[in-house]
Parts: sequence; structure tokens; C-alpha cells
Amino acid sequence: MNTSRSSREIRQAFLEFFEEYGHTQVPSASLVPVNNPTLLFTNAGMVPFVETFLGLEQRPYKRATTSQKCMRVSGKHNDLDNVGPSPRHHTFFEMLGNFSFGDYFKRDAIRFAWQLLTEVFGLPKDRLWVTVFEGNERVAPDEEAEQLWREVGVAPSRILRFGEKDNFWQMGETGPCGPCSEIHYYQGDHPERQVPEGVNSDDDDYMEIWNLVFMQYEKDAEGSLTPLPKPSIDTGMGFERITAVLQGVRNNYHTDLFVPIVERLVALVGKGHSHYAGNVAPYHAIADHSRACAFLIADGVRPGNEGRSYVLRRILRRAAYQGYTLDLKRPFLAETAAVVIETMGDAYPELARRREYILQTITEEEERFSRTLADGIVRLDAAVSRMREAGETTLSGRDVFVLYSTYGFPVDLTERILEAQGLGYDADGYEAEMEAFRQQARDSSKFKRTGEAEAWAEHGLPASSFLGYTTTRDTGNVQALVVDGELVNLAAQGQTVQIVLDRTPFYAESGGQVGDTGTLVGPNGVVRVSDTQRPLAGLIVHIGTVESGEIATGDSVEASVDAERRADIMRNHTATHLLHKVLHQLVGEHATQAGSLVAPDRLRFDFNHGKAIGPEQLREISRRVNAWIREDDAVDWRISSYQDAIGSGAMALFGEKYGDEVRMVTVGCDDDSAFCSRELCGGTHVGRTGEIGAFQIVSEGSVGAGIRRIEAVTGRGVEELVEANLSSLRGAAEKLNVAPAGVLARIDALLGELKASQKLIETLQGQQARGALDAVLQAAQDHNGFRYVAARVEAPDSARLREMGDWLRDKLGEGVVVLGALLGGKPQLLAMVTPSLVKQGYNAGALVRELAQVVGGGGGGRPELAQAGGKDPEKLDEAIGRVAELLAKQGKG
Ligand code: ALA
Repeated sequence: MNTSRSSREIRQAFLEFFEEYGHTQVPSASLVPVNNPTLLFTNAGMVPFVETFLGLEQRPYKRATTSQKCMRVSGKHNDLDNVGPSPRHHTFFEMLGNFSFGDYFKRDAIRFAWQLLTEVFGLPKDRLWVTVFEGNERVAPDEEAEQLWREVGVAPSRILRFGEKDNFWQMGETGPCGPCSEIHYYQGDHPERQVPEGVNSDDDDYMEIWNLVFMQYEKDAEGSLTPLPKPSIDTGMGFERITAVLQGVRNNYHTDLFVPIVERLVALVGKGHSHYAGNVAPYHAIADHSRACAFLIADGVRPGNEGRSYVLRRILRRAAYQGYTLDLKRPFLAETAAVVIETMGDAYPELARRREYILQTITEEEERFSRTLADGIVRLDAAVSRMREAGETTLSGRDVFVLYSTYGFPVDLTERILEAQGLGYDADGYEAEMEAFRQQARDSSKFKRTGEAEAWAEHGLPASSFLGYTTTRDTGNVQALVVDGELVNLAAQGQTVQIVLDRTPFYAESGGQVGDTGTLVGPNGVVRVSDTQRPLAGLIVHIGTVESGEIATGDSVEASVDAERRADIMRNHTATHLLHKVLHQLVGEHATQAGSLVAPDRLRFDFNHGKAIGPEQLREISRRVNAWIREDDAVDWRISSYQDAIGSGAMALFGEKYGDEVRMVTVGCDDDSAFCSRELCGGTHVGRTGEIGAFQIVSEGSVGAGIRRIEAVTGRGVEELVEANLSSLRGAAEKLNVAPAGVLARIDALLGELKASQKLIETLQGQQARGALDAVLQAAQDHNGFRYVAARVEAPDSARLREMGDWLRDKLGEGVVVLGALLGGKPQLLAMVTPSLVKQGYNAGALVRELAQVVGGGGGGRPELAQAGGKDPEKLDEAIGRVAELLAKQGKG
């Protein structure tokens, strides 16, 4: 065995071995599965090929080999809790695999695997074990595989049978599946003591390294198995494990994949290697999670509270918390993630490309977590105080769960804090909450398929050729007509139809570009096409209504796309590429596409960026795109291999699935061009940027955490925008009676005038009110040696009424004030009595109570100040009129 092989060489050796046997090397797909919102993460090498196995998608090759980025943190394959303590479990890992899509089957799969392990990797045969499926009520025991293993030279005593759990593989509750055969490796020190019982046991000396799945069935939601169109092969070798074996170490964390990360961490913690040796679990968990975080963020996932984002948040916070237990109290994960980027950036260029963004995202989330940790401690303290008051010593499972789920507060931290205070928590209650939570996660990871694609696949139609890159009008033959979900031979006037032609210039909606509209004119009728869709790769379906006559299969039709609409779409599509590139230049490389709509009237572009883009920067973006338009650069495209395209710097989109052959659209990039965009794209584009005419951003905003949206118009859209804006400007100028250029100055002047007028109104109102109050004061009457006022006034609200009362009372010095006003049509009364008169028995509260009765209301207050409301506005004057009489009564008392 060659122990000096680096992990990079091992990966390469695997892929090259299969390439020699006619397998196409396909780059790893994104960790975020395409078109599959229900599968959280790519969790096996076969995930990108699911539709190929099911026969729904054709690829240009029948054999493939990959090193696929995988995550297993939720759903059926969930290893999170083992990560750290276990020497060989990971959240993120690489899966090496070889695939046959209806080409070779068991015999070659077994032959290849054995040859690679024993000849290329040089593993001793007497340390290898293989397992096969023992069968169940539906699937027979895999005697064939057993026989084939014997034929390649495996001793019969080393071939074991196991049940469904180990030897029947499925990705999720539904989807492609089949019996499998695993290869295990004995890594112990006593090969002579190997026993069959060690395989699939807890004994660490025995380790599964490779799984060969004989894909034969599709499992549906009811659990029934339907044979696949063609038996296929899917294999998965744990890359970290085989690296450990070939580097002669028993722990994956001791391979060159992890050592550099752990070393950086040891340096950061600063407690030396002996501390690491005594605390491997947190060191290893952090190393694992640093990889997961870097790769997830590189694939466009951001920390958040739902789905994938939540998983990233949990992993990142789990790592931050492990650091906390190592006394790392400052953000540190960017440092360990940087090692991941340094060591794996060449195999996975997306890491290197998005380096700054990855590190920044990690640090921001760590900072958020340390604030949450502080909040969680406050919450926990409050819960502890409540417990103490109630004389309890056990914190409820619900509380512990809420701390965990809401504050990301790890349960062992809660436990430690409680313990330190002689308290405990309800572990069973917590487990029950967690189980309910896990169940939810499982339910949402179920694998589903769309019925539409399935239905079309059943019709088994050949792919249509797309002519629309070079023309908008051509002839084609009707291959299939569907009315109400059924294949028909004829559709008549008024019917809604779906039509497949052998060739068509109509573009089917994809990559954000909307489907074309137009007409299909046949010998006996006309179909108006209102949309074009692509339910399956390669299948173009025209959706429309038979406008006149009828249309039949076999008809030769003249297919005409609405050319003007299409031209508008093409302008917007090319402009989207220019915008994307300019965003990279002005906002940063991380500003990658998160969604896009290319319609005739506008383009909408969503991209990853954490904050709003200011008006000046928006103007600069528009200016640059327009400069590019004026450069009139050629827009070219060519088909190339994915590798070459990426190698030449083309932007590939996260979450997009690319075949081996891709279409690369290039704008500029030659010697005389100041600009250059290269993007993988199947859409239709203008021939030169000058055709776009002009570009104008109409809005910028947020559409979720970390995602911004720009909407813009081009060509005719800009014309319309300019016209609409100019016409309202002209309208305003006309109304203001100035030239358009003078509108702003005129508005400023008018606003100034308006403000001055408002001020004047306020002053006059104040004066008027004071005048009225003066009159009230003048009319004060004498009573028993003091003066009082009793008057009806105008007041806008009770606060102003109160102010008036204060003013009058101050003017009187000693006395009584009673005011009545209608507020919102309802009578309101206010009474005030100065302190010396209160001593003599006068009482504002008693006054108001009696007066309020007159106006049909109630209220009261203190002897010095009281207020009341009533219902009967007609009686307000009568109430005021009774003041003298009431004062006379009070004075006597
Ligand atoms: N898809 C198989 C696995 O993940 C190879 O084990």
C-alpha cells in the first residue's frame, strides 16, 4: 500500500480509473439539489442523476464518474450528532462514484470495484469483505452478485448476506432504489483474528468503504416497486474513509483533508497538542463544520431560520459553541474555513472564487450567535428565578427546547449552567419535543416528482430541435397533440391544445426567460400560441388555442414567433448578462444570480448581497451597462464542454444543472472590448449589445435575507419610461406655469410659501383664541369675595381645553373656572378651583359631577381639577348656566 498518496492524488486516481473505462468525468453538482425543493441537500453521488435513472432525462453519455459534494444532516441520512466524537462521520463529505445509465450492470460494477481496490489502490484482499442482499418478500436473494464476487476472486467465506437495512439502498422514501453490495475493510492490527461478525457491527476495526447499488426499481409513495426502464449502476465510496485507509490512519481527521484545519485550530486555541489530545471531539467537530460552512455558503446557502439556511445556521452555531467550550470567545471560524478554501479551492473553484464572501458570512453569523448566546443566558436566568420561586429544581423540556430552537442554545450548555446551580432539566420532555421536531424535518425531506413531467415522459416523444437561436419563423411537423391531458390526433376550433413539433423556433420557458408566443399555421387551421414550456429536457410544448379550422398530427405548420415581443425579450436577456457582470465589478464577486425573470416588458434580477445599493451606485451601474451597450460588442455563443467553459471563467449558476455539453454566451471579451461576460446560458440573445438600445434601472429592493432585486427596462421599455416621465414633467410644468427645467425651483418656492402660510394661520388662530379667552376673562363674575368664570369656548381637543383653563385660572389668581366645549360634537366640561377656595369647601369634582348629569354624562376628579364628558350637546349651555347656583350651594357647605 502506498501511504504517501495525497487526498488529491486519490481523488484523481479514482476518476481517471473510471475515465479509462469510458466514463465521462462530470463535475460535482451543487449541494443544493436542482428542481427539488423537497430534498434538503445533495446527499449522495446519484442525486444529480435521479431523472436519468428514471428515464426522464437523456444525457450524452451512458457512463459517468464524479466526486460529488454531499451533506448528511437531516432526513433519512443524518449524521450530525455523531460528528466530532466519531472518527469517520461528517456533515459535509465527498462521495466518489461511478454510474451506468442502462449500460453495464452488476458484472462490470463488481469487476471495476475489485480491480480499483486491489490493483490500483493495492488493498490486501484478505482485509476486504463484501456483503450482498439476503432478499425479502419482494426481492430475491442476490445470488448473482454473490457469484460475480466469487468470479473476481473473493473467497466465499468473505461474502456475507445482510438484510434491507444494509443491503437495499434508497435515497429517500420514494425514488430510484435497489439491492446493493457493500465492500468493508478490516483496519485492525490482527488480520488473523478477523471474523464475519465484525462486519456491520460496532467494532471500529471493520469499516464500510464502498457501496455498489444495483438500481433496478422506482419506489412510489405507497411503497410499491416498479422496475426502472433499464437496470443501472450507482456507486458511492466515502472519500474521507478511503483516504484514511490509503494514508494508513484509523481516523479520518488524521488525513491530510483535516490535519491542516485542526492544526490551525490548535494554534488559535493556544493550549497545545496535549489539550487537543484530551478534547478531540470539539476540535474535530469544528474541523468538520468549517468544511460544511465553507461549501454551503459557496453554493449560495445563507444562515437563516428555515430549511437549508437553518441547517447551515445550526452547523455554524454548533461549531461556534464548540469553540466557546474551548475558550475561544471571539469569532474564529473564518480562520478555519480559510484553511478549507486554501486546501480545497483548486478541486472546487467556487470556494476560491467566493472566498471573501464566505469568510464574511461566517463571521457575521458568529457575531449574531454570540449576541444570541447572551440573550439565551438572560432567558435561562429568568426561568431559573421562576423555578426557584416555585420551589422547583427541574427545568421543563419545553423551556430547554425553546432555548435550543429559538436561541440556538445547545442543550449541553443549558445542562451545564443548570448543574452549576444544583438544578436539572426534564430530559424526557426535551427528547419528546426534539422528536416532534425531527419528524417535521423528515417529512419535509421526502422526495417528490412532478406529475406533469411524468405524464410527458410516458408519451415517450423524441426531443424537438430548437431553431430559435437563428430564426423566429420556420416550418415543423406536428408530432403530438394533447387535449385535456390525453393524446389526440385532431384538435378543432376553440380547443385548448398542447402541441409538440419536430422542430420549432419557439423558445420554451427556462433559465428565467419566458416562453414565446405566436402562431402555428397548418393546412387546415391556425393555432394561437400563448406560451411555450419545457416539461422535460429537450421537449418543447406549445400551449395555445385553435383559433380557426383544425390541426392534426402529421400537419406541416408554419411556426411564427411574435418577433417584436421576442426581440424585446432578447434585449432584456442580454442586458441581464451585462447587469450581472457589472454587479460583479461594482458590488463584488459574491453578487451572484439568485433568480431571474426575462420578460418582454422588463427584466428582474435577484442576487446575493446583504445590503441596499445606494442611488449613486445604482446610477453608476446603469451608466456602465449603457457604456457597454454603446460599445456595440458582439454577442457570441458556442457549445463547449462544461470543464472548458468553467476553465475560461464562465459564470455558472448555483443550483443550475448542466449537462456535459454547455452553451456559453460571450459578450465582448475580445481585444478591442473594455468589457467581458461569459455565462452558461440556453437563452436567446441579441447579436450585438447596441441592439439593446438603452438600459434603465427602475427599482432596487430586498426580497429576503441577503437577497436584493433589481428591476430594469431596455430598448422600447426605456423609451416608454422616458416618455411617461417626460409627459408628467411637462404636465407639472404646465400647471406650474414654468419651463420643465424650472419645475424643481418652482416647487421649492411653493413649498416655502405653503410653510409660511401655515405659520401665519397658526399665529392668527392663536391670537383669535387668546382674544376669545380675554373676553371670557372680562366676563368673570364676583361671588362671595372671589371671581369665577363659567363659559362655553371653542377648543379642538381636551388638552387645549385644559390649557385654556390653566391660563384663566392663573389670570384669576384665586377663583373658580368652569369651561364647556363641544369636542367632536360631544359636550366636555372642565372645572378648576384654586387651593384656598378648596379649603373653604369649593370642590371641582363635585361641580363637574352635577354639571355632567345635565348633559347626560358622568365624570369627576379631584377638588382642584375635574373633567367630564356628556352625550347631549343641546344641554351644554344649560349646564354652564347652573354654575352660579352650584357655587352658592358649595359655599354654604
Ligand atoms: N447511493 C449510494 C450511497 O449513497 C451509493 O451509498
